[in-house]
Amino acid sequence: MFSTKMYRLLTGGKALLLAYDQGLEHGPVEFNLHNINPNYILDIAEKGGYNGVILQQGLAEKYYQSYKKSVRLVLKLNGKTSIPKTDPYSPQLCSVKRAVNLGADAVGYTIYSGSPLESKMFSEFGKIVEEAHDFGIPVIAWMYPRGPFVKDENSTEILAYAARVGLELGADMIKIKYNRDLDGFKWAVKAAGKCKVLVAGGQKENPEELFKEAKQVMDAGAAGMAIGRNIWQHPDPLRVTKALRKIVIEGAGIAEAMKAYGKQP
Ligand code: FBP
Repeated sequence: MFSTKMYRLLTGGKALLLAYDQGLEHGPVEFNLHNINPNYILDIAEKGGYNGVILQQGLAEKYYQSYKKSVRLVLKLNGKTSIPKTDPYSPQLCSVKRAVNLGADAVGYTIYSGSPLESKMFSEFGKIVEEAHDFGIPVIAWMYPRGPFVKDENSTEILAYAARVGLELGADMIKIKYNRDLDGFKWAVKAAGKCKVLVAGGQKENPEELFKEAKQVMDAGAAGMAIGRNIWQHPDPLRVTKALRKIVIEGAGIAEAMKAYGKQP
């Protein structure tokens, strides 16, 4: 389903989304005195020209409303903390209707494929796809294989399987991690079929490493990135954004990105 709202999230078929659901998923341990404030992130999303910002409902209600005209919202419908060490399951916390009322242009949902509780998430997700498509908005699935039966969450085979599950379950876009196996990633993109593939950030050593990986995944068929910590934990988030946009949206190479970042490769 490629609705008008799906196109609104894309620039020339590509998307750079700013993820800020880590406050729930990881806790304030990820934050400093600047980025603990959601307005700081929304300013980055606005000034950096992101295709959208990813928020949970609480932040969407209390902070996003004054940015409604300038930043698009991807409302994350499920979530959990990192505290309980139970079988991976992330329950739905917000309805599609409420997401639409809060101004969402798309909704997001994490599926831990391979978890003993995957059937619960599959079933919640199926209903979400149905409702979201009735509202004409796209669904982004965070496809994160996880749990006691998943021996290696980063294996190429398991990542491609997760990508395919996203397509089978009706996602319009999936977000997967990149395990640095380029051919494997190309295979995962193929497995995702008509589902657009976004890549998660993860913690990188430095921006150069981020740009190199971004270039690899974009050349391998990704539609973009949905990234958080590499941007808003950086002392100059707009500088990293400018360089990353060159690669993700404009299709530039590393040298041009490094120039935009202000460093020779
Ligand atoms: P980062 O770019 O900061 O890695 O965020 C990507 C993301 O998918 C977030 O949307 C989410 O909060 C987090 O990673 C979950 O990561 P994990 O489940 O691996 O801890």
